[in-house]
Formats: sequence, structure tokens, C-alpha cells
Amino acid sequence: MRLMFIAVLLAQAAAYGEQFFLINTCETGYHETFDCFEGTYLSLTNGFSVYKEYRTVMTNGDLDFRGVCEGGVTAGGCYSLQTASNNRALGFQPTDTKYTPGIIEMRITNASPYDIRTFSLSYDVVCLNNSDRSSSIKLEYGSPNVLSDTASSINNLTPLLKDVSPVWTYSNVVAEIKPGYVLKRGACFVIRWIFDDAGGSGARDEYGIDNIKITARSAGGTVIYIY
Ligand SMILES: [Ca+2]
Ligand SMILES: [Ca+2]
Repeated sequence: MRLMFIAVLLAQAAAYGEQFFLINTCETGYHETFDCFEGTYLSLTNGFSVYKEYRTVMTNGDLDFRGVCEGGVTAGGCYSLQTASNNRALGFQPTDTKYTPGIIEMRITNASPYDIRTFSLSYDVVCLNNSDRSSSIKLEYGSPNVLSDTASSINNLTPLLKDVSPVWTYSNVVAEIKPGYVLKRGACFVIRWIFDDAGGSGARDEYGIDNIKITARSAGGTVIYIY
């Protein structure tokens, strides 16, 4: 039975053409730190995808995966943002043609024996405010292969006017996600962070996300900790 279930999940993965993150344990948490992200496709955590335009997913060999940076870059790309000596985040240097909009997508599959009705989500918006432009990170979620089917009201902005001496800043965001339907065992769910311009002109801030913590809650009231 278990082998059959795994086979179904793998078939779904093949159908989506991408890996996804399995929620398959109780009481064992999930906390994505991106500290092992090298700014490459192959170092992306399972279940995560990056789009440099609204529907253009980045694949292995895409030259806009530009490795690790400490900030102050000008080349548009997806970077591992080295925000401290032992801390990295997943983010972008956007340009006129790249990541405006861009997407970080997290594909989740309920591989647990429970029905899931809600998720408690926490993440940090990471920013190096080194340009006179404001950018946004909007949270969206929904079913796989459907963009923008359920928008959240959460939309975080980077500051418009650049700082005199920019440093990496972290701003925590918490959200309760209610899909509106029960995620049965084997069902998939997608959370997206939409990056885009929000005001100003010229170059853009470097920004991204870090410390994703997610808790799935079952229909029966059982809490499944996955951070
Ligand atoms: Ca980190
Ligand atoms: Ca700015």
C-alpha cells in the first residue's frame, strides 16, 4: 500500500515536471533556511522553483542562476544572498526584464496520513535597500499549475529611497493560509511569493525570502509540525 502511494506521488511529480516538498511526518518540523543554497538550480531545496518571468520557470543551466553574493551586484539574476557569514537567503537582483515580476514557488504534497485544512506560515522578507526604487513581495497560494487563483492580502514593500549605508534587513511575516478545501493524502498545494516593482525609478533593491516555517493543521484538530 505504501509503495503504491509513493508511486502515485512520483507519478504526480512527473506530471508536474518538478520536484515537490513532501509533508510526510508528524511532530518533526520543517524550517527552510536556504543556508545551503548556492545560487544554482541544483542547490534549490526540493519543492522550490524560481520563475524569472511570470510563466518562465528557471531550469538547470540557466545563466541567471548567479551564485552567492553579499550584495551590491548589478547583474539581474537569482542569487544566494549572503546576509551574514553563516546566513543565506533566496532572492533576486531584479532588472527591467528579469524578475519584474518574478516568482519563488513552493510545491507541497500531503504525504501524511491526515487531511490538511490550513497552514500556519512564517517567513522573513530580506532586503538590501541600495536603490531608489521600491519592490514588493506578494503572497499567493492555490492549486498546482494555476497562478493567482487565491491571492493573499499580504504584500510587503522594500523602502523607496536607498539607505546611506545599506545593510541586510529581515522583516518577519506570518500568515494563516486556508485553501478552502481539504487537502487529502496525496493532494498538492502551492505557495508563491510574487516579486515585482512597486514604485520609484532606476536600479532596484536586492531582496528575497528566508526562514520559511510552515505548520500544516489537519481536519481533526491534530497539529502536524513541519518546522
Ligand atoms: Ca538563512
Ligand atoms: Ca529602495
